[in-house]
Amino acid sequence: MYTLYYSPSACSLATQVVLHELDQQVEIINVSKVENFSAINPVEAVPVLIEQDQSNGQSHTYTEGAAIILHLLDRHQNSLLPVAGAARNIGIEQILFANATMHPAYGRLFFIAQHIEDEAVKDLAFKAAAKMISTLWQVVEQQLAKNSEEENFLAGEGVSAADIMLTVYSRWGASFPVDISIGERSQKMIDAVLAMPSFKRALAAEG
Ligand SMILES: N[C@@H](CCC(=O)N[C@@H](CS)C(=O)NCC(=O)O)C(=O)O
Repeated sequence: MYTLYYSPSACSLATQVVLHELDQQVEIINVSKVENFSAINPVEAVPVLIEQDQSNGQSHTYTEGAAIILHLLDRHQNSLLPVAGAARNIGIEQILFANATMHPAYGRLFFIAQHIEDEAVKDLAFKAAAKMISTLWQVVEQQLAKNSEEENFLAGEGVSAADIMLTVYSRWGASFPVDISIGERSQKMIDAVLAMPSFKRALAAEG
C-alpha cells in the first residue's frame, strides 16, 4: 500500500500514473493540506512516497521523483522499463533526462514568474527559458526518431516511464506567456500518454 504526497498537475502526477500502471493501490494527499510538510520532506518538494509493508506495518519514505519511479519499476512487474540490456539503459537514461534535464528547464518558468518583477527582464528570461525547453524537445524528437512510427516512445516498445514524465511536464508550458516548440513525434507521444486511462484516472483523482 502506498501513500503519495502531491501538488495538482506537478511532477507527482507521473508517480501516480506509474502506480496505476503497476496496478498498485495508492492514497494521495495534497501537500497544501499538510501542516508540517517539511517534517516529511525537508526539501518541501513533491513527490513523496510512503511505502507501507503490510506484513510488519513498517513504512519507508521515498523522495526524488526519478528514484521513486525506478524503485517502483524494480519492485513491480511492468512494461514501462525494459528488463535488461541496452534497452534498459536507454529507458533509465530517458527517465533521468526527463527528471534532471527537462524538469529543471521547465522549473525556470516557475522561478521567473515568482521572482522576477521587472517586466522587461521577465520577458527576456521567459524567452530564454522557452528556447532551452524547445531545444530539449528537439532532443526528444531525435530520440523518438530512432524508433518506428508505430513504436513512437522513448524506450522502444510501448509507453515508458520517461514518456509519462515528459507528458506531465509538457502541460506546464500553457501556464506561462511562452512559445514552446514541440515536434510532431513528441506531440504524438504526448497525445498517446494523455489518452491512457491511467493518466485520466490520475488527473481525476487530483481533482
Ligand atoms: N528533485 C526533486 C524536485 C521535485 C520538484 O521540484 N517538485 C516540485 C513540483 S513539480 C515542487 O514540489 N516544488 C515545490 C517547491 O519546490 O517548493 C524531484 O525530482 O523529486
